Amino acid sequence: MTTYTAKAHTNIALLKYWGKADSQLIIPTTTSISLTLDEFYTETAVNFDASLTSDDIYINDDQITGAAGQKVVTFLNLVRQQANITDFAVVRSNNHVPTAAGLASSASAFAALAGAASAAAGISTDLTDLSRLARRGSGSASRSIFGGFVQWQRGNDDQSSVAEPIQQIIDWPIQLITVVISDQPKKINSRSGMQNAMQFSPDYPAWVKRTNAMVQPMQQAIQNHDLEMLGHMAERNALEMHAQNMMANPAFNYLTDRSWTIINTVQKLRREGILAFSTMDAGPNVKIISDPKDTETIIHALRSSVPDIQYQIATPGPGITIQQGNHLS
Ligand code: 2P0
Repeated sequence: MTTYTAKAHTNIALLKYWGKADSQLIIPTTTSISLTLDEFYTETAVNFDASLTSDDIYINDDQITGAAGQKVVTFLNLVRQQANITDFAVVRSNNHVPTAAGLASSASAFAALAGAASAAAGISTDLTDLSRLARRGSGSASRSIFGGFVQWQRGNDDQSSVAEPIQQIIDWPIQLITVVISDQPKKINSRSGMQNAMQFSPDYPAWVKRTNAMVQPMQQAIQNHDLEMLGHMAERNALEMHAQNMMANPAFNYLTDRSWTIINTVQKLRREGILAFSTMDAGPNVKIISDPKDTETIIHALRSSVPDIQYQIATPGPGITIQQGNHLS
């Protein structure tokens, strides 16, 4: 069969997904809102081949086996089932999400895999169908199908739990400064972290309510190009997500002393009139939502707090693209 290559960018949640109402289908407890990033992406080429005796999976030229390989095989089984085919596949994936950027690659990885595998298997590449499929690989991947600001509607079944664009062309100044605290793999992966928080934090049901209540105001902030309103809500929602982890029993925590130094510096900058806001995911790295015009002031303040700071700047990025042939760069 024919090879297809897909390119998908990673995304950062401004309103978080942190818990599953259905862990089999990956239906979330909250509707989440994200920004797709231009600088970090995954390219994946897939070819189903009747002569293969198993799936062959390569990430950055290394053959992948074990649990990570199994996650991809399980995903390919879903595609085979939908396409009504039995051929195994060769999957080659190049990640342009440097570990050192402190960003997760599962969102862009499963979005690209969904795109390339669907095209190669001859099933629908309609973007809503791809979002629904990508979700089954990793929840946040459902959002990486689209560019710009994206909303993953939590829905209540496989059909209704899909992402949709809120604003694809971002013609107003917003960026993310990703501050690297650690490039080590996280100690508690997102899947078990969110499960623990959901099961053991007594505040969890209230967090879900507060997050879902922020969806409409966050959409409004995006429509109004209101960085201040968007940033305040994003920082609040991220801190409250981390509070769930600290309220779990036993409590756990992704944030380190350095994370808090950065968060405090960002809050101090705000008191000085700079629009900068922090968001943190399932790890210690801090992403600072800001206006590009303030980059120098923000970096200067961060360097005063943490002299050897490392950072990368990310701007809004596009949705998935799919091409026939092998176009891995
Ligand atoms: C998010 N995160 O909304 C949240 C915020 C991390 C913190 O989505 O279990 O890799 O594969 O669906 O998508 C990371 O979790 O989890 C994540 P699974 P995923 O971006």
